Amino acid sequence: MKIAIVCYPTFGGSGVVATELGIALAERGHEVHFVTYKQPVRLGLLGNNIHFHEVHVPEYPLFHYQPYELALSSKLVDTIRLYGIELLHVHYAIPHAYAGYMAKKMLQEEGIFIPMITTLHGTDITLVGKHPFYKPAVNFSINKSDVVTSVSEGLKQSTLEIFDIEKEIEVIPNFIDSSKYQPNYADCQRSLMANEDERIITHISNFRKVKNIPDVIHVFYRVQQEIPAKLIMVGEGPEKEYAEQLCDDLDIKDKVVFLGNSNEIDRILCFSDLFLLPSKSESFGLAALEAMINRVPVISSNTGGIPEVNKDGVSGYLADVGDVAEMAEKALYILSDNVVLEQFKENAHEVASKFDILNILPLYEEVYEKAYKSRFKNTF
Ligand code: GMT
Repeated sequence: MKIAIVCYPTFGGSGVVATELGIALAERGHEVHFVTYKQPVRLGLLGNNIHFHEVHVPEYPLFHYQPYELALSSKLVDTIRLYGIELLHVHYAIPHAYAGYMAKKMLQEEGIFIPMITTLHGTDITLVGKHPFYKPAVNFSINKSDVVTSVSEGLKQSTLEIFDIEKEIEVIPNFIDSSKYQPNYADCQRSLMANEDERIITHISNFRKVKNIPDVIHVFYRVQQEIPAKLIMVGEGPEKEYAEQLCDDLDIKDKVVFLGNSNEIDRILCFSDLFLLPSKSESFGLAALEAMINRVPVISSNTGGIPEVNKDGVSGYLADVGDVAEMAEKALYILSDNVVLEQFKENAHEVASKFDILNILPLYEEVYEKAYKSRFKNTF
C-alpha cells in the first residue's frame, strides 16, 4: 500500500511513534511517504520504500502567523496526486487532521478518494485540543476521519468525555521494536556517569509543565538523602531552566546531570536503575515503555494511560499525581536491595515485551484495510 504519514518531526512521542511505524511499514513492503516540515529525528536513511516531502511555509510579512495548515494540505494534495498515495495517516489531531481533511476534500473534487486515519496521541486532546479556541475544529476533524485510533484506553475515554465524538475509536497502544533492544552491557560506560555505589535515576521528556518536572527533582531529593544516587535529566523544554534552579536551591547540583536532547536514549537507559515519570497527565508514556524494554523499572503517576503500561508492583510503582513522598518511598524500596532491583528490571522488560511491534503493527494494518475499504462509501 502507498501510505502518506503526517507527524511532528521532533523528539515528542507522537513523532517517534509515527516514524517508527513508517519504518516498520516500509520494512513490510509498504511505500511510505512522510510529509512534514523537517525530516523526522528518528528517521535515518531514506530509500528502501521511505520518502520524505518537506512542507515549506514561505514567510510573508503581512501575516502575523504563517499558515502551516494551508501549506500542509497543499503539499498533501500534490504528494498524493504525484505518487498515487492510497491512504493518509495523520498523527496528532492538531492541525494534522484538519489539514488532512482539507486535502481529502480538494482531491475529492478531482475524483480522487483518499481515506484518512487519525491517531490521537494525548495533548492534542487533553491539553491543547480541548481549549475553546481549537475545540470545534478538533471535534470536526476527528469526526471527519475515516478511522480514529487512540494510543490507550485512558485517552479514548478522555476523548469521549471531552468531545462529541460520533466515530468509533480504536485503541492501538504505543509499541517498541524489542529486537533493537538487546542488552549490551559491555558498551554501557556506566562509570562515566556515577560511582559504583551510586544508583542512577533517569528522566526523559520535553520538559513541559505537563511532565511535572519539579516532582522529578523532589523525588530524587528524597532518595539521595537515603542512598547514594545520581539523576540524569534528558531533554529540552520550557521547564528546564527552572529545574536547574531548583537543583541549585536544594543543593544537589553536583548529583544531577542535564544532558539535553539525545539520540542515544538506549545508551543512557542501559546504565539507568530507575525511571521517573510523575506527569500530571499522560496518555501512554512511550518514554516509560522505552525505559522498561531496557530493563529499567518505572515510578510514575497513575494518570491517563500510564497504568496500562507500568504495572503497579510489577514493572515499578504508581502513585497519585503530586505524591512525591509515596514515589520516593517506592523508589527507595526498589533501589535499596540488589535482589529486588534485579527482579523489577526483569519484570519491566517482560511487561514491555508485550508491546512489541510484531504484536501492534498488524493492528494498524487492519485499520488501514478497513479505511481503504471505506473509500467507496465516501464516493458520493
Ligand atoms: O508528551 C510528550 O512527550 C509528547 C507527546 C507528543 O504528542 O509528541 O506525547 C504524547 O504522545 C505519545 C505517543 O503516543 C505518548 O506516549 C505520550 O504519553 C503523550 N503525551 C502526553 O499525553 C502528555
